Amino acid sequence: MKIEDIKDPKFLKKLNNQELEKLSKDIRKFLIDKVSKTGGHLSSNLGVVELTIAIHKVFNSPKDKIIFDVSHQSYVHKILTGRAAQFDTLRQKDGLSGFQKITESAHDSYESGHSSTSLSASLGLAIGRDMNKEKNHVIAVIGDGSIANGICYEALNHIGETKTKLIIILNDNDMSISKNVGALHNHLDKIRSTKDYANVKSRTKKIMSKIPGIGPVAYKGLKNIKTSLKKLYIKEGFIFEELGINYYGPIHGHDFEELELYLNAAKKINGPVLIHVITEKGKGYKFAEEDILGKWHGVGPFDPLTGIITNNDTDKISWSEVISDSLIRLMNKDIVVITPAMESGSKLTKFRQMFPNNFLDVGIAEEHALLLASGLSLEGKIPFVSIYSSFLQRGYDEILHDIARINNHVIIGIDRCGIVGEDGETHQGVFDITFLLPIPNIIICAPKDSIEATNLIKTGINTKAPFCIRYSRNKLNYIKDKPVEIKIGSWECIRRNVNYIWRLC
Ligand SMILES: Cc1ncc(C[n+]2csc(CCOP(=O)(O)OP(=O)(O)O)c2C)c(N)n1
Repeated sequence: MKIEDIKDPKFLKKLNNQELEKLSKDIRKFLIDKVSKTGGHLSSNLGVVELTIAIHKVFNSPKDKIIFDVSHQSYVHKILTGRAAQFDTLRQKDGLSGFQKITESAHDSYESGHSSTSLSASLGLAIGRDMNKEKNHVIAVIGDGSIANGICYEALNHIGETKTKLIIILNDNDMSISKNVGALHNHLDKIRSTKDYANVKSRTKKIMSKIPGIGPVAYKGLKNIKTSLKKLYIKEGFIFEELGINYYGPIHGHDFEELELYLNAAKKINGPVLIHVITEKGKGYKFAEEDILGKWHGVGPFDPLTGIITNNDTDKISWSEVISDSLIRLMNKDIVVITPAMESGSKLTKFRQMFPNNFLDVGIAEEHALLLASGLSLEGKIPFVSIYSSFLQRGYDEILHDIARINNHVIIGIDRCGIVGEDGETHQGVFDITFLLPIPNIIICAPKDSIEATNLIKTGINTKAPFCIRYSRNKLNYIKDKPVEIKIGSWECIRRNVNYIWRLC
């Protein structure tokens, strides 16, 4: 079957495991081919091929609602819901969005682009469903990076109490964009490496085959199934169970038999259930499989054979690189660089390698990153929070209430300001000036070139106030000069637009 001919996911119901495996191979080939031309989120999508196919085989979209967190990993979902023929336009103007998009398909029940929204949104869809006396399933697919964000704790706290029927699939690939961090990650790591995991498959099959409607043998009841499955998998005190959410896992995310068994079982549980699925990010493309720095997470056009990424601006470097190199040049013992899971995008790897004790990757936790900076500044440190403009929106109250109101010395490097291109409307960095301007004590500036970028970092280090430096995702020539401070409130007029001034008068 030609991938472009897929109209909707109904055909999956008739396929056996061998046919599903063949389809997975074809989809992976299709993804590598298309993304090599347009760029896009390659490795996350390669990792969820079997998982997405299994979800669409077991559930009935669009009646059942599937919400992908961030939704950068929804390409396979797009393919299975009849959008493969549009992949040549992926992430281009008026083309196929790189994320789930409500107006694009009835199968896109929600839309996002920012992380960690899926649990709260799906709970809303599930409670709304119950109020409407509907019977559909709501399924949230969330990664191990995204589930560590604060909003998810708020959602889990609520989900565990409401006992609403909701299926959460935790897609655990051990990676955020680059290697995942944090205590929850360490906890999942422990479960992942449990020695029972390797031989758990055959025992799973035996037990699952007894579930009514799934296996041939009648079983005593769901309560018994749950107890038996727990005996197989559960680690005592596991966080989700403690919160009142049924936990099953870890299961093999590239094995159709296991995926289908568990998804079918989840359907029958009358309450919230989390299935912990282990997948391999980048699966099927060796360059992406071997990647630990996140280069293949979101990638530009590349040669599929050699894995060489096309770069038209070889003599130029990104603003992020200029900023991080300036930090290295101006480094002193009190500077602490903080990133909310964007080490590679913000070009901070070299800084981390040189100054590991002055570098904090806090995971996808923008609000926490800013509050942490506020605390550090009160201890005389000079925190530099590197954050994309669009994701800074998450930290508004922390900037206003915790940093600026008390005039704390925190430097915020606002990356990806202005129009960001292919990531589209969820990622545009166009609101920061407007929302930062009313905040007291705050200084907002933007360099016009690399020399000014270094000078503004120096100024930020020496100015005891909340100090925001904006820069775009473009590239520039990196010219270095002796760093000097810039007077606050000064600017340079490069060009006067006479017509514009005339119109203003
Ligand atoms: C609020 C917010 N912060 C940061 C990002 C950038 N971002 C997109 S995907 C991603 C990693 C997600 O990791 P995970 O949930 O484990 O998914 P995976 O790609 O590994 O499948 C990050 C940090 C974002 N989209 N939204």
